[in-house]
Amino acid sequence: MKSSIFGKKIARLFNARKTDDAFFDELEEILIEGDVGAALAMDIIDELKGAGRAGSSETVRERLKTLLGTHLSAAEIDIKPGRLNFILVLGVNGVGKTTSIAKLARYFGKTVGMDNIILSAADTFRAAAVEQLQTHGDRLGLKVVRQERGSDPGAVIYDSLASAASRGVRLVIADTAGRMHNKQHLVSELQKIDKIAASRVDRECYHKMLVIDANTGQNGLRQAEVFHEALGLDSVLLAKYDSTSKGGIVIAISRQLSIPVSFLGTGETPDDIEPFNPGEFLNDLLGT
Ligand SMILES: Nc1nc2c(ncn2[C@@H]2O[C@H](COP(=O)(O)OP(=O)(O)O)[C@@H](O)[C@H]2O)c(=O)[nH]1
Ligand SMILES: [Mg+2]
Repeated sequence: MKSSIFGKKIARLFNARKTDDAFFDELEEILIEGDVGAALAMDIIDELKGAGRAGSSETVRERLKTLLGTHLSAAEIDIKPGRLNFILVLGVNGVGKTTSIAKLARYFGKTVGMDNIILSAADTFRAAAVEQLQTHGDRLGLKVVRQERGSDPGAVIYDSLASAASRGVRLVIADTAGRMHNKQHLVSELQKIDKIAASRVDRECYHKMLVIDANTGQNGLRQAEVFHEALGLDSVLLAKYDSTSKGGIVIAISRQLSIPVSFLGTGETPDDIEPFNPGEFLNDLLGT
């Protein structure tokens, strides 16, 4: 994996300085810039200082990696054979949901086969969203279940799951609308979808995935709180990881809400997806 700009800054700091006060001040700044959050950055600096500033920068870097690592875990999604599996993709507008769905289909299609996947166009709010999903579906050779614009997203999900069940399809991946400006409406719409899904899919085959844009900063934590409170999230997919110097937001989310990370989105094509690997991610973040 590439070394992030963030990683390069950290690497430069660790190479250039003794571990004095100025070093820790700068490290704290870099951590905050990298989106791990001010509270966590402060805690980490305190712990690192407490462990003794006599340590070499290498020791401090290892310790930093361990501290950040305690807040990170990977979610592995295994598609259960012979059963109906469902991934509900959530997130506010523009974070990368629809693009990520194409990626997830490509990724899981390698093991279950593309003809075992249905896409569900439950972002019915914008006509463009349905068309965008249809375009991905056409390119990837996937069936897309859709209704006309403005129809009830719960009904689209219901149709998709019913169609999958009757055809013996193993995986349904659903798009949703994410109109954050009307939070109460969003939450009740999602809870309705959740209820329909839960009545048709076993809990261990049902995965609720929040897409976060790596560029959104601490606002991503707020988004995760809203969706987690409404539905109980199973994982976060960090999109647009290729276009940012950051990524620490997933550490903030894991720390606050204990939600593991499933994937990184690393570009705009369906192939640009990587299962999340905490060790690699931290090496990248810390420029090691
Ligand atoms: N560079 C980059 N762009 C992405 C990634 N994921 C999505 N995008 C772009 O982000 C924009 C919004 O994506 P879209 O899937 O429509 O977001 P949605 O509104 O949440 O469904 C599009 O221009 C995508 O091509 C990613 O991992 N990397
Ligand atoms: Mg979309």
